[in-house]
Amino acid sequence: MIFMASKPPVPAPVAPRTRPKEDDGGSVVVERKTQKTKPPQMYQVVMLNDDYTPMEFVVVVIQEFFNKDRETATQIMLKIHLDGKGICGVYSRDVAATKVEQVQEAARQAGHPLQCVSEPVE
Ligand code: TYC
Repeated sequence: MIFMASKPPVPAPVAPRTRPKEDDGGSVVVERKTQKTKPPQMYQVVMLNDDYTPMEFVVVVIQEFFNKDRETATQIMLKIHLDGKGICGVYSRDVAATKVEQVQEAARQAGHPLQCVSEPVE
């Protein structure tokens, strides 16, 4: 005897036919996706003026930790001296934080009150 299922078998779903979008000329149009990744937030290391740290020390610190030549370092130091603060460099967050620590440790070891901070670039 032949047994039949009470319901006929359900046909396997058929994938809808998809075609690349075509214009009238038959060429393929690639759809643009809006870019989802933003460039990372960058951080500027800002050095602050004080009345006690020797200018020469600041110049050497800027040369050493911010990879500036002596003339550029001197200009940055003078800007800080005159304006109260100045940007020594712009980096990713972790690199900027490391620069701040390096400067503060060098200043601490030398007994100078030199301060610098990292802040997000606008
Ligand atoms: N103002 C300091 C002086 O006259 C020099 C100085 C410059 C200190 C820059 C800190 O970030 C600084 N000796």
